[in-house]
Amino acid sequence: MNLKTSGAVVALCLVGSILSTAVAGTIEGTVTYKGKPRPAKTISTDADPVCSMSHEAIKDEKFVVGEGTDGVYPMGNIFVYVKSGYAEHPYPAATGPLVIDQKGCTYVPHVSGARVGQEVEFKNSDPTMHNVHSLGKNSPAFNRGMPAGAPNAGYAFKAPEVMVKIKCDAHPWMSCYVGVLDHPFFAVTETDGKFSIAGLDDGTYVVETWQELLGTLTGSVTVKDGSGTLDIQYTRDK
Ligand SMILES: [Cu+2]
Repeated sequence: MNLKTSGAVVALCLVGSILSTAVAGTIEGTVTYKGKPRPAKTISTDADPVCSMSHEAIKDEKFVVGEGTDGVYPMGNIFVYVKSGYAEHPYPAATGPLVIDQKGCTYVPHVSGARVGQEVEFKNSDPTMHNVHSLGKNSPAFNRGMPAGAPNAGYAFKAPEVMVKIKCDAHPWMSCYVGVLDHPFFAVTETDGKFSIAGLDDGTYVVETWQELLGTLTGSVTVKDGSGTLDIQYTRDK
């Protein structure tokens, strides 16, 4: 290769890397529910006097919607993730732990996402005994008693799994869910139903949403020139 050709190759490589940076894009969308929403149920915490005395009544978070219009409501607590279409290679590790608190005799947050190998830090902010019992099938069992004032307990999932249920054996109403993935392309909706998943190259992706009672829905979205939009709607009939 002469010098002139090698210069051209270098220039092409530079253009290529600039282009691939420029097209790393984002999938945005909203998850909604069409129909009459299930009312949030008040949970009886009478089984543990500390729970029933130490906080206001708690509502279950199995079905969470925001303010709706024309019978369509944005949904919270939806785990949204890219199921296929992304490049199969190791992605940079997560920065920092996922923290799940046991607070007011409920898990905060109720739905979250974690990377394989990411530290998951369980806290107990309550003046009572909890235990963290992970029911995941793909990672080693985890079942740790956490009395009041216990130091945080650390854990790391070893393999992808959507979703892992975690429960407290002392308080049967306490459960939460973690979506475990070996890539960073996931989000959890708030009550506005919106999600944004960044860092994707142009291409076509299958996105799946998970809802605790209604299950999963999938959609296909194409990211072009750095952006793609996908709205997902649950209905009672799902
Ligand atoms: Cu508990």
